[in-house]
Amino acid sequence: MSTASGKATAVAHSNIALVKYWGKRNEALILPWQSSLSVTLAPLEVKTTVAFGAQQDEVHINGKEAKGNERARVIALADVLRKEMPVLGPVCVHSGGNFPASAGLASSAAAFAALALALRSAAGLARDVEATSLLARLGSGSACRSVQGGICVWSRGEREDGADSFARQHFAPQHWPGLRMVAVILSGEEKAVKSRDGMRSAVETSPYYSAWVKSAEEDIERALQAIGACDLEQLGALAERNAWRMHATSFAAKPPLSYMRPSTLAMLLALEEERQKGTPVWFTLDAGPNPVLLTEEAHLPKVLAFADRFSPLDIVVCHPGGDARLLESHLF
Ligand code: 2P0
Repeated sequence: MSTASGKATAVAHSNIALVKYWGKRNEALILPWQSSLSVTLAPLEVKTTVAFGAQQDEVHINGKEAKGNERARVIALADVLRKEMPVLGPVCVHSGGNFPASAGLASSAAAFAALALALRSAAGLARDVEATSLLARLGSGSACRSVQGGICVWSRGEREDGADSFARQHFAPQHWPGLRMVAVILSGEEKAVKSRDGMRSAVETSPYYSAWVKSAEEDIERALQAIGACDLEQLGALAERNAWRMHATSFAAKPPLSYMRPSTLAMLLALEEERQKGTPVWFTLDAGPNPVLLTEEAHLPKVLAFADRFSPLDIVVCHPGGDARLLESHLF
């Protein structure tokens, strides 16, 4: 809760895009070339406490003092508010997630959504989903889709200042409670090319990039229809095609970039056969080697047996999560 002392704590879930964000038209404001659609991932979450009026700026992530770029990105988000309200003064931020140590699951979406909500509340600003999503976007693009739960669409917007580029919930988590997103951790290696750099290279050098933007924008409406009907087959097929196309932009970049490892490809290619055996399961793949399988609760035993064949380091079963929210108890 917002208090007179300028302290607040927020928690937010991560999300996985089914229609991906891949490429910025404005790097500084994190404005995408196309809209994207995602589902929040419970139980994965990040909790963040923010206190203004500290001795000096301080950032701690998962119990360690953050340095370099990690620290700079947190401070930059606080600066967005401090520019308008210099009276807020130095800020102390503590943040921690419940993500499995095997890594491979992006936590930045949850982290910047929780940070944006906690910063606004600690600054005494009223609860405002749209303003929180706009602020979260400035931390990390995908974070604007973690402010609300369920299925959210980040509309690319048209304005140069980005004021219309934020995410909105289209379906609450209760709309499709049986939907499952199964993260299969095949590799714990840190990726060689960060998403931010990978998408820049696709924008600047891939001849497929404009085709990607067009087809991704068209996918949003189709995905919303499939979700409206809780049609897993339609949604799964669309999510797979969208992920292949996103990765294809990077395969065709200069230099070429593949986030897939041999084990990734082995699993993706085996999915068709698994479906022919009657298991309703599809994949999506972010900028990394670890697929996320889409299915429904009733099919989990078969899907988990399928995933096990690829000797994963870890498997994390997720369901649609709720909104980012404020908590009464603080991390410090
Ligand atoms: C997404 N990804 O839609 C896509 C799909 C990765 C693949 O958003 O540069 O950490 O901070 O805006 O949000 C990962 O990129 O990038 C991402 P920035 P972000 O979820």
